[in-house]
Amino acid sequence: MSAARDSLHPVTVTSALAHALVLAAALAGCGDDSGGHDDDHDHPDAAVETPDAEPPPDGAGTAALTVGYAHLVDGAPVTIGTETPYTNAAGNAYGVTVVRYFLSDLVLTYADDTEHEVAGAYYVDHDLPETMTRALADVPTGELASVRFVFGVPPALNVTGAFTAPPESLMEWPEMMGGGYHHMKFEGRYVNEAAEPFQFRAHSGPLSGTDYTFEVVLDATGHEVTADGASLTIEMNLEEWFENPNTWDLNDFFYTGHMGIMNDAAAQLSLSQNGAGVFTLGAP
Ligand SMILES: [Cu+2]
Repeated sequence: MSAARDSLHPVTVTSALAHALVLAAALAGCGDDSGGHDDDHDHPDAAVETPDAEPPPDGAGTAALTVGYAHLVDGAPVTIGTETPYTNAAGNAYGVTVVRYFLSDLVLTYADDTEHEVAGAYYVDHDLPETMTRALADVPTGELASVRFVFGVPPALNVTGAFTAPPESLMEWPEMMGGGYHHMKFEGRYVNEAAEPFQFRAHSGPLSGTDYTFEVVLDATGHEVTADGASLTIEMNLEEWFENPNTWDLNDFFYTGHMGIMNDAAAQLSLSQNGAGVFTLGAP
């Protein structure tokens, strides 16, 4: 039953528009939160980027940070499709159709040990370009030491009804498995033992009281938020979901009678263990 529903991913123009509105609201919210600052850069109207490079106000000490998300296979941008051009560590030919996930509670740690936290869950969807770039305002300037975040939706945020609009609301996790939201939907096709293309749905989420989120810490040495702003790229190396430490032969996880892993605690644990090595930070 859940597998049938999971196959429905109605990404429509309407949902994209709704998401744009959510993004706009979030940006406006960032501006509202900065009440104590005396610069003029944070009005909601300024959320639409303008090409002119206006100098930052004297002594503001903050700048804009753009966080981009990239999805790679074997070091190159993933090609989405129903073909099976890649080979995983177990030797399965596979391809990728869907990459959707949440990253939560982003924390920048600076070389001087100060931290800047951006709380909350952020949704990334390869099909929705507007989710692939996140504009952050009022980020302190300085040399960075590390970037860390939680993969998925932490328990405090992972409650049914927390997201009321698509696309986030489409990540809902079945009530019979505890409700809330998926951490990730990573889907594609692989060539199985019968030499037939077979769908894999690597969906992760909380199950039976275990939430399967994990913290990721990335070395950010060499990155700096300057007065002119900065950009970071968080890279998801998709092949790593299937290896290190656990080599996934997809025949063991996705077959007739076991179409998904949402209700498979061993698979959820194994996937979360592999997740520790999935992310890298793009070069400065
Ligand atoms: Cu699912």
